[in-house]
Amino acid sequence: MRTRAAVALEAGKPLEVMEVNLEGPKAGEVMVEIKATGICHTDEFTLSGADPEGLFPSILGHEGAGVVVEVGPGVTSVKPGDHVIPLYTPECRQCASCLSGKTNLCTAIRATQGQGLMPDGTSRFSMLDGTPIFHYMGCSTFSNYTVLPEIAVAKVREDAPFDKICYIGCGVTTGIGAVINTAKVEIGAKAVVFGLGGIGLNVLQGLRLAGADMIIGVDLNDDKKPMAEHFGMTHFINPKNCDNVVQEIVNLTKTPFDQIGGADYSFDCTGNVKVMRDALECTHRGWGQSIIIGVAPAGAEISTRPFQLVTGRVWKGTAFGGARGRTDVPQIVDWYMNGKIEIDPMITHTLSLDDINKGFDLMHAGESIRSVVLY
Ligand code: NAD
Ligand code: AHE
Ligand code: ZN
Repeated sequence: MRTRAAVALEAGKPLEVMEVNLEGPKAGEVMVEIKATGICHTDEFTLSGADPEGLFPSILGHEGAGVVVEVGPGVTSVKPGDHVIPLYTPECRQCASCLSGKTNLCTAIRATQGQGLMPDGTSRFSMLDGTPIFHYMGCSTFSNYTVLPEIAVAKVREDAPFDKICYIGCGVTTGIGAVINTAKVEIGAKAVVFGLGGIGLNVLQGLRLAGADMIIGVDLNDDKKPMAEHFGMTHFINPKNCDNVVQEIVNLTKTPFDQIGGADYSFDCTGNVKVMRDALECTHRGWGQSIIIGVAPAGAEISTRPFQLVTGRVWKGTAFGGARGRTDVPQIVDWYMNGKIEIDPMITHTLSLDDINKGFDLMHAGESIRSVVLY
């Protein structure tokens, strides 16, 4: 069949909206009509050419929601008509990683996913002249119809609005999950969030859910402050107005009883390796944990004095907030539908597929939190 898609033809160039060919689902695969997709900073990262795994031409997008329209042979867990959220972190429940109980990083199809291919080593997408187009993060939600492995879709309730729950496909789950699953933040904690964009705001609401007392937000853009306060930030620091962010945080977190100071937890939601260092070093001697969420460009490396770790600080990373997609995503959709978490205010712009490049422009200008494309 043919479908409309925004194709990344070359790094650093705007996406081109066009008709492409899409083959039907093979064994163990499903075809999904994408109803809405968010634009995450990671899509921009890959389009920019900074992603070592970036491939062109490809169909980007990994934050979608839609309806199953066709299933391939052997598919048992979903059927046409089911509402689903695509999962860039699948959950096969059979591989060594899934069975370990120690990680959400299912390894069943990671190798082919990183090569922009389906598990059988081929692509379902091609240009009208037959040139193959790569899949992206196993999702390719910047296409109106896409094909995914069965293990890479989470079935969700049918009364949940696609234009909001698409965000659970990445940003919401990543931010909240980093707090709940990765850091396991406890009531009364003091935490710092670096970068108050689409991920950072969800870390904030995760911290509020977990019962953190002091929630410090750090961002270069003052305009991010009101929304961050809405999501639970108690203190704001703009590094442009402060000589030493680490010292500022240490001072803020000191008490008469604890003159050492430092955050219990910090989260990098910028992808900047200098910020990652500050995020580690502002945590408390002896027990501070810093969680890296941001994705850094090819070749970037983190550094600190080993003494920071010798004295008890811990660096951790998280992908998809440590969430097991097929198990946890339906529950997060319930949290949204029951009012436990908020999504609507973060969706600052809705666009048509034809206008998808405006979503990237808004992100570059720091004017959006999430732009969502409606098909
Ligand atoms: P975003 O563009 O919406 O937000 C980034 C924010 O960081 C902006 O508010 C920006 O002003 C701020 N910022 C940039 N440089 C800064 C600095 N030096 N100091 C303080 N603030 C700074 O992006 P997003 O969608 O929230 O994504 C954030 C990062 O998380 C990206 O690197 C993205 O690739 C990554 N990400 C990782 C995962 C994961 O599973 N680990 C999932 C989603 C996104
Ligand atoms: N391809 C990049 C890494 C990109 C990356 O870290 N992706 C995150 C999700 S970001 C979502 O917005 C992730 O899930 N990583 C785990 C994985 O298996 O990809 C690179 O540096 O090569
Ligand atoms: Zn993302």
